[in-house]
Amino acid sequence: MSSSRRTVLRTLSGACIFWVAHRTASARVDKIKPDAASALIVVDVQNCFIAGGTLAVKHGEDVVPVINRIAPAFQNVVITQDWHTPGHASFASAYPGKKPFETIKLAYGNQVLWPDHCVQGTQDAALAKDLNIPQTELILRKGFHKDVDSYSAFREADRKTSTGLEGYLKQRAVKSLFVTGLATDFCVAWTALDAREAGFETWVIEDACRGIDLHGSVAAAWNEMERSGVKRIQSTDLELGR
Ligand code: VGL
Ligand code: ZN
Repeated sequence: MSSSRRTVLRTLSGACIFWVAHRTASARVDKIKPDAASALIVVDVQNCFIAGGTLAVKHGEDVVPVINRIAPAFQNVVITQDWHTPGHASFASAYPGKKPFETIKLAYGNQVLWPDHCVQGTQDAALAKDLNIPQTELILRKGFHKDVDSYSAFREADRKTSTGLEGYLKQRAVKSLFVTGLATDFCVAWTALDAREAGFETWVIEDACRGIDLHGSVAAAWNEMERSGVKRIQSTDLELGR
């Protein structure tokens, strides 16, 4: 072998070892570390959406231990609650002859009809009892106007009425949101999309969410979220600092 070829090989293998070492090191430092400008958003982890609830999401209760495990890494936490009036416009029971999971047209657009769920003040609307995030400062309720649904924690389904969450987060200098909870394809997705529109850096933690999945709506929601710049991560991508 010529000496110049040997030099090339030695240099290449050196580069290779360097690359492997560098990747191992960067895989460690590449974890995402929540900071003072980050908030954890816990969407609708309520009895209605877990086993035994009126609109149970398959394996919905499995998000609770994941959220409990990551929550201590956040100094800012917002929990939301779906909080409907009896006879709410999103309930199939409000329309004679209509069944849950059918769609109707309301003044603000298409509305999926749901079983009666998360009625204000009921046990069904209470937060899942094992959810344990004592430092939570804001519990925000939504969907409380009888004629308007609100999947999003930011803006009701009329796409006009604000919940005030954008102002709350901005006044507290929050810039990055980590969205978790139920359901991936409805309240989580709408919240994450509105978060992007409001200019927040937005991460959705996939294993801390579960979906309802009507006609492929989970895949559609991920497509739309990723198109709008939402980042899809797993809870293990977070640096929990412990
Ligand atoms: C939700 C359907 C109806 C949700 C709320 O939390 O995703 N889905 N109401
Ligand atoms: Zn609802």
